[in-house]
Amino acid sequence: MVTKRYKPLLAVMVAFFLAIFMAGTRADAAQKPNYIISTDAAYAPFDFQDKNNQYVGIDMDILKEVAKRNNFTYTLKPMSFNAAAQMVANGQADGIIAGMMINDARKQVYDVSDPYYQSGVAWITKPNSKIKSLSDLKGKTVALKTGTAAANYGASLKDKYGFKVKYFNDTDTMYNDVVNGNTAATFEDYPVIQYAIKNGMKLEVRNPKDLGNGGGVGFFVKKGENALLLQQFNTTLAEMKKDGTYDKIINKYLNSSQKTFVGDTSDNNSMWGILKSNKSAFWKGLVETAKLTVAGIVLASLWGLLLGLMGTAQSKFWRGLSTTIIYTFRGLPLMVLAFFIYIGLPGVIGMKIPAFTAGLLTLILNEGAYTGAFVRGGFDSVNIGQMEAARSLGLSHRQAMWKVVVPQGLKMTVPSFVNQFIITLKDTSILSAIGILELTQTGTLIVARNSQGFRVWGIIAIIYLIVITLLTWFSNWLEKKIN
Ligand code: ASN
Repeated sequence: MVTKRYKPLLAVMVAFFLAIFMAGTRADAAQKPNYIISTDAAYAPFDFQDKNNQYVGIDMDILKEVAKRNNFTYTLKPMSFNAAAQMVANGQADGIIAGMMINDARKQVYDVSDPYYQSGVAWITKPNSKIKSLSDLKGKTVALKTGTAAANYGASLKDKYGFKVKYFNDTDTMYNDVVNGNTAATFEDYPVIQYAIKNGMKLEVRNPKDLGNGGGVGFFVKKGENALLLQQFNTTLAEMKKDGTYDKIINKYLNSSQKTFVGDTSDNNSMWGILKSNKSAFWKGLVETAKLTVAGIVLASLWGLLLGLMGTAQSKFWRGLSTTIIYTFRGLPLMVLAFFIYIGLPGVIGMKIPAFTAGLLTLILNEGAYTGAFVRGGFDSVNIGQMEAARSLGLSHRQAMWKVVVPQGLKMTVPSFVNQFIITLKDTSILSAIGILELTQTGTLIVARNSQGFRVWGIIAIIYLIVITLLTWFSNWLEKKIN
Protein backbone atom coordinates (compact mmCIF):
# COMPACT_ATOMS: atom_id res chain seq x y z
CA MET A 1 0.00 0.00 0.00
CA VAL A 2 1.15 3.48 -0.77
CA THR A 3 0.66 5.21 2.52
CA LYS A 4 -0.37 8.80 2.44
CA ARG A 5 2.80 10.13 3.92
CA TYR A 6 4.92 8.70 1.16
CA LYS A 7 2.90 10.29 -1.59
CA PRO A 8 5.11 13.40 -1.52
CA LEU A 9 8.08 11.08 -2.11
CA LEU A 10 6.48 9.77 -5.27
CA ALA A 11 5.72 13.32 -6.37
CA VAL A 12 9.36 14.30 -5.82
CA MET A 13 10.53 11.35 -7.92
CA VAL A 14 8.24 12.18 -10.80
CA ALA A 15 9.08 15.89 -10.69
CA PHE A 16 12.78 15.06 -10.59
CA PHE A 17 12.74 13.06 -13.79
CA LEU A 18 10.38 15.40 -15.56
CA ALA A 19 12.68 18.31 -14.78
CA ILE A 20 15.68 16.49 -16.25
CA PHE A 21 13.72 15.48 -19.27
CA MET A 22 12.41 18.94 -19.95
CA ALA A 23 15.81 20.55 -19.38
CA GLY A 24 17.08 19.08 -22.59
CA THR A 25 14.03 19.49 -24.77
CA ARG A 26 13.84 23.22 -25.13
CA ALA A 27 11.17 24.22 -27.56
CA ASP A 28 12.61 25.44 -30.80
CA ALA A 29 11.00 28.71 -31.64
CA ALA A 30 13.05 29.47 -34.75
CA GLN A 31 11.08 30.03 -37.92
CA LYS A 32 13.48 28.17 -40.19
CA PRO A 33 13.12 24.43 -39.91
CA ASN A 34 16.01 22.90 -38.02
CA TYR A 35 16.87 19.31 -38.89
CA ILE A 36 18.93 16.95 -36.84
CA ILE A 37 21.44 15.27 -39.12
CA SER A 38 23.64 12.47 -37.87
CA THR A 39 26.99 11.65 -39.40
CA ASP A 40 30.06 9.50 -39.04
CA ALA A 41 32.43 11.38 -36.74
CA ALA A 42 35.52 10.40 -38.71
CA TYR A 43 35.12 9.26 -42.29
CA ALA A 44 37.36 11.27 -44.57
CA PRO A 45 36.94 12.41 -47.30
CA PHE A 46 33.19 12.44 -46.56
CA ASP A 47 33.06 13.63 -42.96
CA PHE A 48 35.88 14.66 -40.66
CA GLN A 49 37.15 17.50 -38.51
CA ASP A 50 39.72 19.94 -39.84
CA LYS A 51 42.44 21.45 -37.72
CA ASN A 52 40.06 24.00 -36.31
CA ASN A 53 37.74 21.20 -35.27
CA GLN A 54 35.16 22.20 -37.85
CA TYR A 55 33.35 19.45 -39.70
CA VAL A 56 34.37 19.33 -43.33
CA GLY A 57 34.31 16.84 -46.17
CA ILE A 58 32.27 16.05 -49.25
CA ASP A 59 29.14 15.30 -47.21
CA MET A 60 29.50 18.37 -45.06
CA ASP A 61 29.92 20.73 -48.01
CA ILE A 62 26.97 19.24 -49.87
CA LEU A 63 24.78 19.40 -46.77
CA LYS A 64 25.76 22.98 -46.09
CA GLU A 65 24.85 23.97 -49.63
CA VAL A 66 21.51 22.13 -49.51
CA ALA A 67 20.63 23.88 -46.25
CA LYS A 68 21.62 27.26 -47.62
CA ARG A 69 19.67 26.95 -50.84
CA ASN A 70 16.57 25.63 -49.09
CA ASN A 71 16.67 27.99 -46.18
CA PHE A 72 16.85 25.53 -43.34
CA THR A 73 19.29 25.04 -40.50
CA TYR A 74 20.57 21.79 -39.08
CA THR A 75 22.19 20.42 -35.97
CA LEU A 76 24.96 17.98 -36.76
CA LYS A 77 25.36 14.87 -34.61
CA PRO A 78 28.71 13.22 -35.29
CA MET A 79 29.20 9.76 -33.74
CA SER A 80 30.04 6.18 -34.70
CA PHE A 81 28.45 5.24 -38.01
CA ASN A 82 26.37 2.50 -36.47
CA ALA A 83 24.86 4.75 -33.82
CA ALA A 84 24.35 7.53 -36.40
CA ALA A 85 22.37 5.20 -38.67
CA GLN A 86 20.27 3.90 -35.80
CA MET A 87 19.44 7.43 -34.77
CA VAL A 88 17.64 7.94 -38.06
CA ALA A 89 16.03 4.51 -38.08
CA ASN A 90 14.58 5.28 -34.63
CA GLY A 91 13.51 8.82 -35.39
CA GLN A 92 16.14 10.46 -33.18
CA ALA A 93 17.62 12.25 -36.17
CA ASP A 94 15.94 13.49 -39.34
CA GLY A 95 18.59 12.30 -41.74
CA ILE A 96 22.04 10.80 -42.05
CA ILE A 97 24.84 11.78 -44.38
CA ALA A 98 27.87 9.60 -43.76
CA GLY A 99 29.39 8.30 -46.98
CA MET A 100 26.59 5.76 -46.75
CA MET A 101 26.13 3.24 -49.54
CA ILE A 102 22.73 2.71 -51.09
CA ASN A 103 21.60 -0.91 -51.11
CA ASP A 104 18.37 -2.89 -51.03
CA ALA A 105 18.51 -3.79 -47.36
CA ARG A 106 18.78 -0.14 -46.45
CA LYS A 107 15.92 0.83 -48.74
CA GLN A 108 13.64 -1.22 -46.48
CA VAL A 109 14.42 1.02 -43.54
CA TYR A 110 15.18 4.37 -45.14
CA ASP A 111 14.15 6.59 -48.01
CA VAL A 112 17.23 7.37 -50.02
CA SER A 113 18.39 10.33 -52.09
CA ASP A 114 19.88 10.14 -55.55
CA PRO A 115 23.47 8.97 -55.35
CA TYR A 116 26.09 11.70 -55.06
CA TYR A 117 29.16 9.51 -55.37
CA GLN A 118 30.08 6.06 -56.69
CA SER A 119 31.76 3.62 -54.40
CA GLY A 120 32.65 -0.02 -53.91
CA VAL A 121 34.26 -2.17 -51.26
CA ALA A 122 38.03 -2.66 -51.19
CA TRP A 123 39.93 -5.19 -49.16
CA ILE A 124 43.10 -3.97 -47.61
CA THR A 125 46.30 -5.28 -46.02
CA LYS A 126 49.65 -3.88 -44.98
CA PRO A 127 51.88 -3.05 -47.96
CA ASN A 128 54.10 -5.98 -48.93
CA SER A 129 51.91 -8.33 -46.95
CA LYS A 130 52.17 -12.03 -47.70
CA ILE A 131 48.42 -12.06 -48.07
CA LYS A 132 47.86 -11.62 -51.77
CA SER A 133 44.44 -13.15 -52.27
CA LEU A 134 41.37 -13.67 -50.14
CA SER A 135 42.26 -17.37 -49.83
CA ASP A 136 45.41 -16.37 -47.94
CA LEU A 137 43.13 -15.08 -45.17
CA LYS A 138 42.30 -18.61 -44.04
CA GLY A 139 42.51 -18.83 -40.25
CA LYS A 140 43.37 -15.13 -39.98
CA THR A 141 41.29 -12.33 -38.41
CA VAL A 142 39.84 -9.48 -40.43
CA ALA A 143 38.88 -6.07 -39.01
CA LEU A 144 35.41 -4.71 -39.86
CA LYS A 145 33.43 -1.63 -38.87
CA THR A 146 30.09 -2.32 -37.23
CA GLY A 147 26.97 -1.75 -39.27
CA THR A 148 28.65 -0.79 -42.52
CA ALA A 149 28.08 -2.04 -46.01
CA ALA A 150 31.77 -2.97 -46.21
CA ALA A 151 31.44 -5.04 -43.02
CA ASN A 152 28.45 -6.89 -44.44
CA TYR A 153 30.39 -7.61 -47.57
CA GLY A 154 33.43 -8.78 -45.62
CA ALA A 155 31.36 -10.94 -43.29
CA SER A 156 29.61 -12.54 -46.26
CA LEU A 157 32.98 -13.91 -47.43
CA LYS A 158 34.08 -15.17 -44.08
CA ASP A 159 32.90 -18.76 -44.36
CA LYS A 160 33.99 -19.11 -47.96
CA TYR A 161 37.56 -18.02 -47.19
CA GLY A 162 37.71 -19.28 -43.60
CA PHE A 163 38.66 -16.08 -41.78
CA LYS A 164 37.43 -14.71 -38.46
CA VAL A 165 36.13 -11.18 -37.97
CA LYS A 166 36.63 -8.54 -35.31
CA TYR A 167 34.42 -5.43 -35.14
CA PHE A 168 35.37 -1.82 -34.53
CA ASN A 169 33.30 1.32 -34.13
CA ASP A 170 35.40 3.64 -36.24
CA THR A 171 37.43 3.39 -39.40
CA ASP A 172 40.64 4.79 -38.01
CA THR A 173 40.91 2.31 -35.13
CA MET A 174 40.13 -0.45 -37.62
CA TYR A 175 42.93 0.67 -39.96
CA ASN A 176 45.38 0.90 -37.12
CA ASP A 177 44.57 -2.60 -36.00
CA VAL A 178 45.80 -3.81 -39.37
CA VAL A 179 48.79 -1.47 -39.39
CA ASN A 180 49.77 -2.78 -35.94
CA GLY A 181 49.49 -6.33 -37.19
CA ASN A 182 46.69 -7.43 -34.85
CA THR A 183 44.40 -8.24 -37.75
CA ALA A 184 45.47 -9.38 -41.19
CA ALA A 185 43.16 -7.31 -43.38
CA THR A 186 40.15 -5.03 -43.45
CA PHE A 187 37.28 -4.08 -45.74
CA GLU A 188 36.37 -0.47 -46.38
CA ASP A 189 34.86 1.72 -49.11
CA TYR A 190 37.38 2.43 -51.83
CA PRO A 191 37.30 6.25 -51.83
CA VAL A 192 37.78 6.24 -48.07
CA ILE A 193 40.81 3.95 -47.97
CA GLN A 194 42.23 5.61 -51.05
CA TYR A 195 42.08 8.95 -49.31
CA ALA A 196 43.71 7.60 -46.17
CA ILE A 197 46.56 5.98 -48.13
CA LYS A 198 47.13 9.17 -50.06
CA ASN A 199 47.48 10.93 -46.74
CA GLY A 200 49.99 8.59 -45.24
CA MET A 201 48.11 5.55 -43.93
CA LYS A 202 50.47 2.58 -44.36
CA LEU A 203 48.04 0.20 -46.05
CA GLU A 204 47.45 -1.19 -49.51
CA VAL A 205 44.31 -2.01 -51.48
CA ARG A 206 44.36 -5.54 -52.88
CA ASN A 207 41.48 -5.33 -55.34
CA PRO A 208 41.47 -1.84 -56.87
CA LYS A 209 40.20 -3.18 -60.18
CA ASP A 210 37.72 -5.60 -58.74
CA LEU A 211 35.77 -3.80 -55.99
CA GLY A 212 32.97 -5.59 -54.17
CA ASN A 213 29.34 -4.49 -53.96
CA GLY A 214 29.71 -1.33 -56.02
CA GLY A 215 27.01 1.29 -55.75
CA GLY A 216 26.10 4.87 -55.02
CA VAL A 217 26.51 6.85 -51.84
CA GLY A 218 23.41 8.73 -50.68
CA PHE A 219 21.62 10.79 -48.06
CA PHE A 220 19.12 8.80 -45.97
CA VAL A 221 15.95 9.69 -44.03
CA LYS A 222 13.64 7.43 -42.06
CA LYS A 223 11.22 5.60 -44.31
CA GLY A 224 8.03 7.58 -44.85
CA GLU A 225 9.34 10.68 -43.13
CA ASN A 226 11.02 13.94 -44.10
CA ALA A 227 9.98 13.69 -47.73
CA LEU A 228 10.45 17.43 -48.18
CA LEU A 229 14.01 17.29 -46.90
CA LEU A 230 14.82 14.43 -49.25
CA GLN A 231 13.26 16.20 -52.19
CA GLN A 232 15.20 19.37 -51.40
CA PHE A 233 18.39 17.34 -51.23
CA ASN A 234 17.77 15.78 -54.63
CA THR A 235 16.80 19.04 -56.31
CA THR A 236 19.79 20.90 -54.94
CA LEU A 237 22.14 18.05 -55.80
CA ALA A 238 20.97 18.20 -59.41
CA GLU A 239 21.41 21.98 -59.45
CA MET A 240 24.87 21.72 -57.95
CA LYS A 241 25.89 19.21 -60.57
CA LYS A 242 24.73 21.63 -63.25
CA ASP A 243 26.25 24.81 -61.91
CA GLY A 244 29.65 23.34 -61.07
CA THR A 245 29.37 23.49 -57.28
CA TYR A 246 29.38 19.72 -57.04
CA ASP A 247 32.63 19.38 -59.03
CA LYS A 248 34.22 22.09 -56.97
CA ILE A 249 33.44 20.19 -53.79
CA ILE A 250 34.75 16.91 -55.14
CA ASN A 251 37.92 18.52 -56.44
CA LYS A 252 38.48 20.28 -53.18
CA TYR A 253 38.74 16.99 -51.32
CA LEU A 254 39.94 14.52 -53.89
CA ASN A 255 42.11 16.32 -56.35
CA SER A 256 44.02 18.74 -54.24
CA SER A 257 47.62 17.72 -53.86
CA GLN A 258 47.97 19.23 -50.41
CA LYS A 259 48.01 16.99 -47.40
CA THR A 260 45.74 19.06 -45.31
CA PHE A 261 43.45 16.62 -43.64
CA VAL A 262 44.00 13.04 -42.58
CA GLY A 263 47.57 12.27 -41.62
CA ASP A 264 48.16 15.91 -40.95
CA THR A 265 51.70 15.93 -39.67
CA SER A 266 52.00 19.55 -38.67
CA ASP A 267 51.12 18.95 -35.04
CA ASN A 268 52.67 15.54 -34.64
CA ASN A 269 56.06 16.36 -33.31
CA SER A 270 55.33 16.24 -29.63
CA MET A 271 52.62 15.95 -27.04
CA TRP A 272 53.05 19.63 -26.44
CA GLY A 273 52.57 20.39 -30.15
CA ILE A 274 49.40 18.31 -30.28
CA LEU A 275 48.09 19.92 -27.11
CA LYS A 276 48.79 23.39 -28.45
CA SER A 277 47.24 22.94 -31.87
CA ASN A 278 44.14 21.26 -30.46
CA LYS A 279 43.77 23.26 -27.29
CA SER A 280 40.30 24.54 -28.00
CA ALA A 281 39.05 21.01 -28.76
CA PHE A 282 40.62 19.60 -25.58
CA TRP A 283 39.20 22.47 -23.59
CA LYS A 284 35.69 22.01 -24.98
CA GLY A 285 35.90 18.27 -24.31
CA LEU A 286 37.02 18.94 -20.77
CA VAL A 287 34.18 21.40 -20.17
CA GLU A 288 31.65 18.87 -21.43
CA THR A 289 33.14 16.17 -19.21
CA ALA A 290 33.05 18.55 -16.26
CA LYS A 291 29.43 19.53 -16.92
CA LEU A 292 28.35 15.90 -17.11
CA THR A 293 30.35 14.99 -14.02
CA VAL A 294 29.10 17.81 -11.81
CA ALA A 295 25.47 17.48 -12.90
CA GLY A 296 25.77 13.68 -12.71
CA ILE A 297 27.26 13.72 -9.22
CA VAL A 298 24.72 16.17 -7.79
CA LEU A 299 21.63 14.59 -9.33
CA ALA A 300 22.73 10.97 -8.87
CA SER A 301 23.49 11.71 -5.22
CA LEU A 302 20.02 13.19 -4.71
CA TRP A 303 18.39 10.31 -6.51
CA GLY A 304 20.50 7.83 -4.57
CA LEU A 305 19.52 9.47 -1.29
CA LEU A 306 15.89 9.18 -2.23
CA LEU A 307 16.35 5.52 -3.11
CA GLY A 308 18.17 4.95 0.16
CA LEU A 309 15.38 6.59 2.14
CA MET A 310 12.77 4.58 0.29
CA GLY A 311 14.74 1.45 1.06
CA THR A 312 14.40 2.05 4.78
CA ALA A 313 10.77 3.14 4.71
CA GLN A 314 8.22 1.34 6.87
CA SER A 315 6.03 0.57 3.91
CA LYS A 316 6.81 -2.63 2.04
CA PHE A 317 5.83 -0.96 -1.23
CA TRP A 318 8.57 1.65 -1.02
CA ARG A 319 11.17 -0.81 0.12
CA GLY A 320 10.25 -3.10 -2.75
CA LEU A 321 10.32 -0.26 -5.27
CA SER A 322 13.73 0.88 -4.07
CA THR A 323 15.13 -2.65 -4.27
CA THR A 324 13.76 -3.14 -7.78
CA ILE A 325 15.14 0.15 -9.08
CA ILE A 326 18.56 -0.47 -7.54
CA TYR A 327 18.64 -4.03 -8.84
CA THR A 328 17.67 -3.01 -12.36
CA PHE A 329 19.97 -0.07 -12.87
CA ARG A 330 22.92 -1.54 -11.05
CA GLY A 331 22.56 -4.58 -13.24
CA LEU A 332 22.58 -2.77 -16.57
CA PRO A 333 25.88 -1.90 -18.19
CA LEU A 334 26.19 1.85 -18.55
CA MET A 335 26.56 1.72 -22.31
CA VAL A 336 23.48 -0.42 -22.76
CA LEU A 337 21.50 2.01 -20.67
CA ALA A 338 22.85 4.95 -22.68
CA PHE A 339 21.93 3.32 -25.99
CA PHE A 340 18.53 2.33 -24.65
CA ILE A 341 17.70 5.87 -23.56
CA TYR A 342 19.27 7.65 -26.51
CA ILE A 343 18.53 5.36 -29.41
CA GLY A 344 15.81 2.98 -28.23
CA LEU A 345 13.44 5.10 -26.18
CA PRO A 346 12.72 7.92 -28.66
CA GLY A 347 11.27 5.46 -31.15
CA VAL A 348 8.75 4.41 -28.52
CA ILE A 349 7.87 7.73 -26.92
CA GLY A 350 7.98 9.61 -30.23
CA MET A 351 10.16 12.36 -28.85
CA LYS A 352 13.80 13.17 -29.44
CA ILE A 353 16.08 13.12 -26.43
CA PRO A 354 19.16 15.33 -26.73
CA ALA A 355 22.41 13.44 -26.24
CA PHE A 356 23.39 15.42 -23.16
CA THR A 357 20.03 14.75 -21.48
CA ALA A 358 20.23 11.07 -22.38
CA GLY A 359 23.78 10.90 -21.05
CA LEU A 360 22.88 12.67 -17.83
CA LEU A 361 19.84 10.47 -17.30
CA THR A 362 22.05 7.42 -17.81
CA LEU A 363 24.49 8.64 -15.19
CA ILE A 364 21.72 9.47 -12.72
CA LEU A 365 20.06 6.08 -13.07
CA ASN A 366 23.26 4.07 -12.95
CA GLU A 367 25.31 5.99 -10.38
CA GLY A 368 22.13 6.72 -8.42
CA ALA A 369 21.46 2.99 -8.07
CA TYR A 370 24.92 2.41 -6.58
CA THR A 371 24.47 5.41 -4.33
CA GLY A 372 21.03 4.18 -3.28
CA ALA A 373 22.51 0.83 -2.31
CA PHE A 374 25.25 2.19 -0.06
CA VAL A 375 23.00 4.88 1.44
CA ARG A 376 20.44 2.25 2.34
CA GLY A 377 23.24 0.15 3.80
CA GLY A 378 24.44 3.16 5.80
CA PHE A 379 21.00 3.79 7.24
CA ASP A 380 20.49 0.13 7.99
CA SER A 381 23.76 -0.08 9.82
CA VAL A 382 22.82 2.67 12.24
CA ASN A 383 22.13 0.62 15.27
CA ILE A 384 18.51 -0.36 15.50
CA GLY A 385 18.73 0.63 19.13
CA GLN A 386 19.10 4.22 18.01
CA MET A 387 15.74 4.11 16.32
CA GLU A 388 14.14 2.38 19.27
CA ALA A 389 15.61 4.90 21.69
CA ALA A 390 14.34 7.78 19.57
CA ARG A 391 10.87 6.24 19.30
CA SER A 392 10.71 5.64 23.05
CA LEU A 393 11.45 9.32 23.54
CA GLY A 394 8.24 10.02 21.69
CA LEU A 395 9.56 10.77 18.18
CA SER A 396 7.54 9.52 15.23
CA HIS A 397 9.21 7.14 12.75
CA ARG A 398 9.81 9.96 10.35
CA GLN A 399 11.21 12.27 13.01
CA ALA A 400 13.46 9.50 14.28
CA MET A 401 14.69 8.90 10.73
CA TRP A 402 15.49 12.51 10.00
CA LYS A 403 16.86 13.49 13.38
CA VAL A 404 18.69 10.35 14.42
CA VAL A 405 19.22 7.75 11.72
CA VAL A 406 19.85 9.85 8.60
CA PRO A 407 22.57 12.10 10.04
CA GLN A 408 24.50 9.18 11.49
CA GLY A 409 23.97 6.98 8.45
CA LEU A 410 25.08 9.67 6.03
CA LYS A 411 28.30 10.30 7.93
CA MET A 412 29.20 6.69 7.51
CA THR A 413 28.61 6.79 3.78
CA VAL A 414 30.86 9.76 3.03
CA PRO A 415 33.81 7.61 1.82
CA SER A 416 31.45 5.71 -0.47
CA PHE A 417 30.16 8.99 -1.88
CA VAL A 418 33.70 10.13 -2.63
CA ASN A 419 34.39 6.86 -4.39
CA GLN A 420 31.21 7.17 -6.41
CA PHE A 421 32.10 10.72 -7.49
CA ILE A 422 35.34 9.48 -9.01
CA ILE A 423 33.57 6.58 -10.72
CA THR A 424 31.02 9.01 -12.15
CA LEU A 425 33.77 11.13 -13.65
CA LYS A 426 35.35 8.10 -15.30
CA ASP A 427 32.01 6.76 -16.47
CA THR A 428 31.32 9.92 -18.46
CA SER A 429 33.84 8.58 -20.99
CA ILE A 430 31.45 5.77 -21.89
CA LEU A 431 28.95 8.39 -23.03
CA SER A 432 31.23 9.15 -25.97
CA ALA A 433 29.41 6.20 -27.54
CA ILE A 434 26.27 8.27 -27.99
CA GLY A 435 28.24 11.08 -29.58
CA ILE A 436 28.62 13.43 -26.65
CA LEU A 437 31.73 15.42 -27.45
CA GLU A 438 33.38 14.97 -24.07
CA LEU A 439 37.08 14.29 -23.51
CA THR A 440 37.18 10.73 -24.80
CA GLN A 441 35.22 11.46 -27.96
CA THR A 442 37.44 14.50 -28.50
CA GLY A 443 40.45 12.19 -28.34
CA THR A 444 38.91 9.78 -30.87
CA LEU A 445 38.35 12.59 -33.34
CA ILE A 446 41.82 14.03 -32.98
CA VAL A 447 43.43 10.61 -33.43
CA ALA A 448 41.28 10.05 -36.50
CA ARG A 449 42.84 13.15 -37.96
CA ASN A 450 46.49 12.85 -36.99
CA SER A 451 46.91 9.10 -36.28
CA GLN A 452 48.91 9.94 -33.15
CA GLY A 453 47.21 7.48 -30.83
CA PHE A 454 50.01 7.22 -28.28
CA ARG A 455 50.39 10.95 -27.79
CA VAL A 456 46.73 11.94 -27.95
CA TRP A 457 45.60 9.22 -25.55
CA GLY A 458 48.53 10.11 -23.32
CA ILE A 459 47.29 13.69 -23.16
CA ILE A 460 43.72 12.60 -22.49
CA ALA A 461 44.88 10.25 -19.72
CA ILE A 462 46.85 13.04 -18.06
CA ILE A 463 43.87 15.40 -18.22
CA TYR A 464 41.64 12.79 -16.56
CA LEU A 465 44.24 12.21 -13.86
CA ILE A 466 44.48 15.92 -13.15
CA VAL A 467 40.71 16.28 -12.90
CA ILE A 468 40.44 13.19 -10.73
CA THR A 469 43.13 14.57 -8.42
CA LEU A 470 41.21 17.83 -8.10
CA LEU A 471 37.99 15.96 -7.43
CA THR A 472 39.68 13.83 -4.80
CA TRP A 473 41.09 16.90 -3.05
CA PHE A 474 37.68 18.50 -3.07
CA SER A 475 36.02 15.35 -1.75
CA ASN A 476 38.58 14.98 1.04
CA TRP A 477 38.03 18.57 2.03
CA LEU A 478 34.28 17.95 2.07
CA GLU A 479 34.73 14.79 4.10
CA LYS A 480 36.71 16.67 6.75
CA LYS A 481 34.08 19.40 6.90
CA ILE A 482 31.30 16.90 7.44
CA ASN A 483 33.06 14.84 10.10
N1 ASN B 1 30.34 3.52 -46.00
C1 ASN B 1 29.65 3.02 -44.86
C2 ASN B 1 28.39 2.28 -45.29
O1 ASN B 1 27.88 2.50 -46.33
C3 ASN B 1 29.26 4.13 -43.93
C4 ASN B 1 30.35 4.60 -43.02
O2 ASN B 1 31.20 3.84 -42.60
N2 ASN B 1 30.33 5.86 -42.66
O3 ASN B 1 27.90 1.48 -44.56
